[in-house]
Amino acid sequence: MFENILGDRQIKTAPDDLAVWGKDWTNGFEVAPSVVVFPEDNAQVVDIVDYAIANELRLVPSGGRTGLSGGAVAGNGEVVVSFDRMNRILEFNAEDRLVTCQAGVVTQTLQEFASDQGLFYPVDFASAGSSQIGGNVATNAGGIKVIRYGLTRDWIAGLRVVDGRGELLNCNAGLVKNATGYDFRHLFIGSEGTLGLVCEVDVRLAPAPEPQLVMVLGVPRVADLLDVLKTFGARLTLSAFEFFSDLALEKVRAHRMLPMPLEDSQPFYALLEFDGSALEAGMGAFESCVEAGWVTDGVVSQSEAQAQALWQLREGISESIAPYTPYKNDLSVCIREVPDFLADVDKFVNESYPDFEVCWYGHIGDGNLHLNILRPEAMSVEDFMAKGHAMSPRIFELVKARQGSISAEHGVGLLKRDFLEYSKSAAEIELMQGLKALFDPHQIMNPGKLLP
Ligand code: 2HG
Ligand code: ZN
Repeated sequence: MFENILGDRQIKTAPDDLAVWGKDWTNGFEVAPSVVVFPEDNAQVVDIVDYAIANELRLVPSGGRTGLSGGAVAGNGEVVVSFDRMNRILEFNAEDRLVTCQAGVVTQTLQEFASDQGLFYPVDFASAGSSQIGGNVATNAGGIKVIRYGLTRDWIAGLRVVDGRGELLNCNAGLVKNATGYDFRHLFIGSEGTLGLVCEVDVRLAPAPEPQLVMVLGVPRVADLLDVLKTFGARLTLSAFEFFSDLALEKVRAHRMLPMPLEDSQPFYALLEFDGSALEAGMGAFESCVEAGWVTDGVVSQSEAQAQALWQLREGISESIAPYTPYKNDLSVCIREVPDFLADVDKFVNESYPDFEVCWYGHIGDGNLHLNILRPEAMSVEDFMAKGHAMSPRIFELVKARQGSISAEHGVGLLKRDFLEYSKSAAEIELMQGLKALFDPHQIMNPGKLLP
């Protein structure tokens, strides 16, 4: 067994441990791994993969376990490979602005390391305090700053990955320019652990931004959110443009005991972040939006503490609605399509399920909407999940009609696997299966995830 390649502290089989490391934040799937192993370096990852090939074991990679699509759920006797013990920052190079992390480095640790160097790691989201860089790579994590800084993919300059044959691949190693054909780095980013195990990541850091201001605006109509986005975007560089509905605000305020940001409630709110030096431009944009009738009221942060308090209104929503075991969706369409798409989905849910409450929020500035439908208190979790499952094809038809994505940033995992065809053609899925067979000929890498 693994005792021959790992020390005692690197193997867990107690039922409580299997229950913790065998799942992520997704609910509703069976959790039944056989063992959890904790490699400490790349060579041990290779040994684990070799051992799995020889003994026909299947591997489920596990990072910070904050996933919402079941990508890190082990439900079928698999071996969970946790990167918790590969959590060191290995190297920093100021000339290249490059930091090399083991896959288990927590996102926030990387952000703090960057800031200690006078630099910036711009990928950020509510679970940054627990999520790990390897998991971020596996799902190409997005979050709240995508509108200005892009996704995880945009900051990954190199990867060391062990593929399903047990080969340690060194993909790109930090080069800015490299025109030697297929860039495997980008294939592993977003592959949800189905092609190999990410062991080390070279991350490019950005120059530190100036202090940021946060503005929260009351917006009565969804369609006007895009006018607000355009008006601000024409006058300054936005670092974030998020939105949430009044129901979302109500839930997060109750959960975190936060004050009302504006005097009156509105159907929707926009949260904007931009450079402090753009305050005047921001105020001008705000006035134009009020004059046009798109915005009723607004508040702008007067201190770093207030900026953080305003961000809580958005970042705390997911946690605040968790007790309702919501039916969750993470959808995207082109930015111009957002208002009509949102109206389509609202209409469908209101007509077909008049008792359900729809809680909208998300990264509207990049076209990513989080659709959470709350379970009515009287309904059992099982009944509600069955209703959600029946609802999915109808919602995904609406996504497909606009050439959108059924998973904007959380990944496909187990949750969306059977619906992949709504965002990928048969020809594309066939190519994906071909790649899977090439990189993972023994079918041991996160089996059952992503691909139908
Ligand atoms: C967010 O943007 C996260 O808050 C979670 O991606 C979204 O809970 C969700 O649906
Ligand atoms: Zn999100």
